[in-house]
Amino acid sequence: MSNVELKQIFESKKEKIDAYLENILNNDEIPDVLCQCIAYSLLNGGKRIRPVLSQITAEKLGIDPDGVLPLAAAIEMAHTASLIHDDLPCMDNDDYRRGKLTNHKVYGEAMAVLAGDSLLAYGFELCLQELPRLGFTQSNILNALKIFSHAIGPCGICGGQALDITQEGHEGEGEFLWKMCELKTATLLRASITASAALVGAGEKTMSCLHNYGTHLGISFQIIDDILDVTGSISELGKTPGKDAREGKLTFVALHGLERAKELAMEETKKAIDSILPLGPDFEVFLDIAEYIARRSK
Ligand code: GRG
Repeated sequence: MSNVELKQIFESKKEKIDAYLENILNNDEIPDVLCQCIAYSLLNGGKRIRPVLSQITAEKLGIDPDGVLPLAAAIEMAHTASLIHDDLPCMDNDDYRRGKLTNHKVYGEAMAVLAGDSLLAYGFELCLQELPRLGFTQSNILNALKIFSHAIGPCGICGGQALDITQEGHEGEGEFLWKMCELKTATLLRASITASAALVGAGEKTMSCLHNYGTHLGISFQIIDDILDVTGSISELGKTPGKDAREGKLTFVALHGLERAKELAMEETKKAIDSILPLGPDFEVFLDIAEYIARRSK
């Protein structure tokens, strides 16, 4: 598949999720002040890679991708929650994200905390309300939510962030960095694929291949993110203009240097590709996705 074709697939699936996310905030029960604060970050131009992956996974497993939209949305909502909390003064203390003031800079810290909390809970509410109506079996729903909740808790994003904020003294430790990256980034990226596969009832072999693929894809995604932080335009990446947000931080570039980091990203991409090959030509799009993510420019 050409890059242009893949871009079109991503764009059309991104449009679906954008519309879906906008719609779920159309809820009179949510106090206006909180709704505006949530919308500020949720409807603010993220790439939507995770929900797009969820939709593509369902499609490749023979299911209408619209059916997994509540799960895909919940995953994007959790991702957004993690970004809002990540930017808080008690975490990374960032003033800008995606080229705009961070949530707490506009709405204050207390409201930003509530927006993140709301996004986590509302995602589960959405899944529990919508997925049974869409005909998924209870056991598939439970399996999907088990994977999703695992990815955002202490064994996933929160665990990764705990390592991140206690990284001092671990500067030269590759193992620490890999663990941090796997928990902070790879678990949710992987879950966007495997939770969707579990929801549509994929078999054991498929689940295992997708799990390995998602892990390597997630690590390659983070390495590229580290590389882009150094080589790309910082302001274009939505960080504080003129300031490298990760200065002094343990990253793949800081630990290995730019060239080795690029090699590692390519190695992880190759491992992702090797993991998916046993699933045959039906899953070919995942090979292109791995290349696409590795070659992205932001
Ligand atoms: C509230 C679930 C939750 C967690 C709190 C703060 C925290 C614990 C975790 C932060 C984790 C974090 C910021 C990981 C970084 C992951 C990453 C590579 C983000 C960038 O993803 P993109 O490029 O971003 O998909 P866009 O802007 O396109 O959405």
